[in-house]
Amino acid sequence: GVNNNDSRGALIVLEGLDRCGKTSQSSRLFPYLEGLGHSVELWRFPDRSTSVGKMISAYLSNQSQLDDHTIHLLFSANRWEKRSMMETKLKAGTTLIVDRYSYSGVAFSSAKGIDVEWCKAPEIGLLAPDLVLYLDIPPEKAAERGGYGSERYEHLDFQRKVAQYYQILRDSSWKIIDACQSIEEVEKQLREIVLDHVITCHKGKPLSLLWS
Ligand code: NYM
Repeated sequence: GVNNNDSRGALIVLEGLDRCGKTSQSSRLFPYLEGLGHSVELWRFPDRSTSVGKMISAYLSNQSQLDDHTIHLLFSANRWEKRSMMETKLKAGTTLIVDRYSYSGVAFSSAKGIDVEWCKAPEIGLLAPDLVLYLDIPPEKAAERGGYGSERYEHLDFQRKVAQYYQILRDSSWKIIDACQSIEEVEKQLREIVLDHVITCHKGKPLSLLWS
């Protein structure tokens, strides 16, 4: 690999509305970075493999009903249960490409009418991403792509609200990528930005915590 002994991996998060192309793009970034000799893993939230993740999955597929605050805290708990593994991997030099993170947590729950600050509170102390890539697509365009499944939240009206809360959450450090471009064009832009950040983290940029 290209790592020095003391260099850490980068925490790279992809965010965006349902059907924005996050999942395809994360799976394309993975072999790219690996091919350059980096240690890299592909993660996603919710992580449906844990027991908390199974509760989340049942909720999303309408097999269970939960109070809005309760499901919010479960999504957060699902990140907390992976936190120490995340830190271990990053410190060992592995870059993590993460499909959705705390911003999804806050945007989707706030879109239901829960106070933004309340939504952010349980995320405090999780590792802050080194890079947030926002795949920007108008909700109407995402809906046209089809493939909205039957899961909760996969409706145009709701996605419009989620988009508004992503707007509130974004800051100047986010990289906004026009997700209406071709898959190849989006991929090309992501590669450049990501590689740049992986190298910065190898050079010893310290890890920080949410919300910072
Ligand atoms: N979602 C995802 C939340 O509501 N809160 C969260 O914290 C996270 C990580 O779950 N519509 C929502 C967004 C998605 C849904 O995600 C499932 P995916 O990427 O479709 O598996």
